[in-house]
Amino acid sequence: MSGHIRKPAVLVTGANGEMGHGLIDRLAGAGNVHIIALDVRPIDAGLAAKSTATIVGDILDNRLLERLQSEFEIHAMFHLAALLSTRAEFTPEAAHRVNVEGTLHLLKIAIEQSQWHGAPVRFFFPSSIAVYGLPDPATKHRVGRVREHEWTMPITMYGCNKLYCEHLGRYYANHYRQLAADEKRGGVDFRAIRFPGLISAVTVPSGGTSDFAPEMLHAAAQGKPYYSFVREDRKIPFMAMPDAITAILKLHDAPRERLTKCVYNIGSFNPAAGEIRAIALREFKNAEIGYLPDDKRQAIVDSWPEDVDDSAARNDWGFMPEYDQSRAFDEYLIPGVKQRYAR
Ligand code: AKB
Repeated sequence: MSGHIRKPAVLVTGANGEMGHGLIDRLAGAGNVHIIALDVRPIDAGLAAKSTATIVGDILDNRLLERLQSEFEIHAMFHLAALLSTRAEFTPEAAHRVNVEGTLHLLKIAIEQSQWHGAPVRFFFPSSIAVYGLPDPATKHRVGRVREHEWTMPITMYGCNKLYCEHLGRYYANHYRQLAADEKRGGVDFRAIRFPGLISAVTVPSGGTSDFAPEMLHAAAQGKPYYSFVREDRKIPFMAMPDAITAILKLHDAPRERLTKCVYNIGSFNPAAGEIRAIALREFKNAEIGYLPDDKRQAIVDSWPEDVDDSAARNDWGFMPEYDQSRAFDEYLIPGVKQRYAR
């Protein structure tokens, strides 16, 4: 642990992940934000340079959490640390510990921090389309866009974890210690977004089921053959990473009285795997992209919705993606991966 501040600070867990990179870049760019970057892996030098303090440790480590409590004054948390859907299926109990118990630990720190400084701690939680569970591809196609209260029957440990943590956050925000006699101070202002698959031009994902899309694009840009484990006609919602980061900050900054929910869908475009392949082949002439469907991972993709209804996010806090499908590829992803792998 390096750095020590009692000034109002923002904690970012999972700082070294894809979303963490984008968020810390944006927070640092806004200026006058004291960022505490926490990750179980070493923090990239570029992120450390933008952070007031860096912590390499496990959110399940009580000693680390006690030091967080004693050494920092935290007014906002972006709790991004998680084991994603595919990796969680190989170690479901470990995923539960990290994804659920880790989140519980952070919510408790948030409550204790708020009782110290008297203001609510704004807690951002990244949920996922993995909380949905459509029974079969025909139903998935018939249903089309799902709303937040529909089809929440996840079939992965990760999806179960994310759905339960949404309820945990709602409990901490609205019902924590509801029978206690003492007057409650501060509290947790819990806000969550159910992200679609995210595609970044500057980082490569790990451990997700939606990773087939960014993996395909990054492989094509490097001239490496890629075989999609998802069938060409199968669709799930996706979003360019910059829109995801903008949405996080927009929801975080929204006045509480504008919000009718704690948890919101957001969407942008929903290509079939074959559409992403066609774009990659168009842009990278030597690309070799085929299909080696993995029935078990395909079943996870088939349980996720074809699209989401994000009208509540648009109405409550002005969500509006900048990148539709063509702009995402033409103006962000293709130029970005070409630059990343330019020889
Ligand atoms: C995953 O594939 O597990 C994540 C997600 C869709 O939440 N990218």
